[in-house]
Amino acid sequence: MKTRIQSINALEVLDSRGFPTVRVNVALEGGIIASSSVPSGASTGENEATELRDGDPARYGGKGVRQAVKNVQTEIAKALCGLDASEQANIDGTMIELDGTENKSRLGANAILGVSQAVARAAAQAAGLPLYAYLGGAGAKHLPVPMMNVLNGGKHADSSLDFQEFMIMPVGAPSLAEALRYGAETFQALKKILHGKGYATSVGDEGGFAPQLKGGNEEACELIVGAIEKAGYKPGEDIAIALDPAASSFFENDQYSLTRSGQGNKTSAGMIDLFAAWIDRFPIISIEDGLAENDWDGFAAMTARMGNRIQIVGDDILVTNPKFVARGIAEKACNAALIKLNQIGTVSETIDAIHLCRKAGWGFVISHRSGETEDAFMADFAVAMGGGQIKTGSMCRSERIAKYNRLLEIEAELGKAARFGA
Ligand code: 2PG
Ligand code: MG
Repeated sequence: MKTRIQSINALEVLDSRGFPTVRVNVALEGGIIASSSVPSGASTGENEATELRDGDPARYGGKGVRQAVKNVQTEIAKALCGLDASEQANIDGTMIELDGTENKSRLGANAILGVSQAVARAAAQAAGLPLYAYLGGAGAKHLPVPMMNVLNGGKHADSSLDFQEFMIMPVGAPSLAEALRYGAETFQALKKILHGKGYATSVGDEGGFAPQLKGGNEEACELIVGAIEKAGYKPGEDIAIALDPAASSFFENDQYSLTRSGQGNKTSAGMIDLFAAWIDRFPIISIEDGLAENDWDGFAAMTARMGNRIQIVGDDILVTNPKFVARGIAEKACNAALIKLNQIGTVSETIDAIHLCRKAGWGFVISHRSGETEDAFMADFAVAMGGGQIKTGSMCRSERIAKYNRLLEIEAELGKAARFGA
């Protein structure tokens, strides 16, 4: 059988931060070979599936992934060789069972996801279909709206920003290609503004600028509005703002500590008040992880207060895990989920999480990690899932641009059938 798995191999490669990660190669009996690489986060949620690291201080400060690679080459390869690559649910289910733990800690979510993605890609090739059409079917023609992270802070940059991500969303663009143009022009305008004010224009992990802004988080929003205007667009109409404070990363001793920007300590209610003031002042349409991952009550209070005006996205609190997404829906903790394949560790379970979002009328945002590779799997995946939104960094750094360029290819390939926006 053409789609039967013949062999599986893996290799330790490097991600965009120079840390090791897993690349998997899958060969089918029909002669097709496909590969996929796994990303890695910095501001990780405590309930994410486990990324297996060697812990050997003599190699990469303990971050080597030789054991995960070995697990692919031995146990996983043995269990999957001979199975049909076009049966994704069976492939993923077999690995979940083989691992046997709740969080994939035995074999490693990095090992398992690498195989899951490479198998999907191989099966798509065998079917003679682009990956988005294989995973999404004939109806996969919606391109996602990008969230572009133009100012980096938190764990992604040594800037003066407590909040991790200040993003622009070209909501008024008529196509993906135009959305990228709007975004790129705004990014360049922002660079000029920063330069003019004597701020550094070096970039953080996701390609956004990482300046020491005197006015901290608030000045970041002001500068972005200025950049949108300077680029010739209308704030809120053509381009809106989205935030990911990644609040778990500055939540200490029951307080939100905005120390970098000098805004002091805040309670959960204080943070919600801050966001409420900001959405009146700035064209913010989406806030992800405005509160810490265990602040379920705070999330519900924030959604009750402003969920009818903006998108409230759960990332660390939901970790792309259908169990937590279901809880989030039941408790009205958010109205959208961030979706990261490596938070849960298989393509099939990620699709389950998105299915729950759709059923609940929630939005969803397919997301990269701060440590990425050149693999653009998530771009095809976003189109396969019906578009929604995609968060894949700023308008520079090739590991981010690879995803945008793949979306441009898909939009061109779909031609007149392509759809963009809500
Ligand atoms: C996030 C992500 C991606 P990380 O918090 O949403 O931007 O960051 O990959 O470091 O968890
Ligand atoms: Mg996040």
